[in-house]
Amino acid sequence: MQYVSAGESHGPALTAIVSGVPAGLTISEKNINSDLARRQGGYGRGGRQKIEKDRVQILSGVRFGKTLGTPVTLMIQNDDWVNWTDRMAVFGDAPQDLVREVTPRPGHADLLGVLKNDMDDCRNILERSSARETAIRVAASGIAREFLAEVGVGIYSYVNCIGGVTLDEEDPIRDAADYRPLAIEMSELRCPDEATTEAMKARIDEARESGQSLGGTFRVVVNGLLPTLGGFEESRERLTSKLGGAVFSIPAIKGVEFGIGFQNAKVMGREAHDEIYLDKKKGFLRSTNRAGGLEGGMTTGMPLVITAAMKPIPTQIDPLNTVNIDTLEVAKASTERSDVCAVPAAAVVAEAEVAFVLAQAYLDKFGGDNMTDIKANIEAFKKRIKTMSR
Ligand code: EPS
Repeated sequence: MQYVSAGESHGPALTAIVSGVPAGLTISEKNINSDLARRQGGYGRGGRQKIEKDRVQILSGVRFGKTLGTPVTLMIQNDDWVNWTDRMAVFGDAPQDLVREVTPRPGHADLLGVLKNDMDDCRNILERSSARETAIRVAASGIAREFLAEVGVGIYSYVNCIGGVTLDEEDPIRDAADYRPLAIEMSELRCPDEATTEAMKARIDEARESGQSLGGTFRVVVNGLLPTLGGFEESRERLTSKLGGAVFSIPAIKGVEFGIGFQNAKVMGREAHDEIYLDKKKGFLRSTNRAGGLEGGMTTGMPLVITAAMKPIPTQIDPLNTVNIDTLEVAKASTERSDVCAVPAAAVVAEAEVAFVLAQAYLDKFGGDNMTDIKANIEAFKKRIKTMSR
């Protein structure tokens, strides 16, 4: 299963075509729209989210709520498009009064994009490098989430730090897998603790007042995974690298950690690994989950726990210095309506990225044209794993 997406931030729409989807998978528009709404939320979002009400339209590949095994086309309309029809016109000349954007923002793709593509207007770059594009990732990955739900896998995420205000967790990797998703969604910052949420909001207010933006960290948690997804035989089959690559593909992500991650570098072996034991009913388990659900590039069957760090958004009301690409003189970077903090949104996008990689891993291992065959393959595997201890 894979997808290609297209669409500019202020163009008519974002689209994606997902191919390799098994037949007979139930798809709920409501579930996808609920994920799209979660991505739009969060204290610290900017004016654009008041304009957009993201809703998916499915244009192919689904009949009476079930996939046909044919490519699934998804579309999200950009409601802001009506305000950009002249500046983003597909054909015709640029408007006489068009102001080219010539002051690239430090931290954004603006400068390297214009150099790469031989352009003289940063808008030609930022329209696609804008995080608006992540909306269609969430929609396309909605297909993967439906698949995972049907094979017993659940995904959620939560924010554990905004601009240095950190959620107090006694044993982060153990605690991560125990949160109730509802408690997370109740928080305006998708953080499962009320007092921490309030402190984070105050930090965002501080950043807004000083004309700056703010980053943070979040965790993605996956429960219900079968062991041995991924592989050790070929370097590219390692799920650690696929998942890491997927999370790093999200704009502004600067660090990704599995389980205790960087802490591993500070402790001795006994404090780094997880002892194996055999549970008569559940099979091989680990007494701890420091590895965060992956060993040797494969799932262990324990909860997958990934932590990611997001940098502050490059667009700032009080901008940094840059160079004007027309005059080549020192200038202030362009400022425009933007988000102060989008960490809770990035966490939802990361859920989507992780879901897609995991659905691919299931299909690689248990692949079949349709859900009946896939489920039969899964059952046969579960039986073999259980009987292994005989
Ligand atoms: C973004 C700038 C803002 C964000 C946008 C990402 O958009 P605008 O320039 O239209 O105000 O709101 O994110 C979204 C639109 C979205 O849906 O997430 C940027 O420059 O990356």
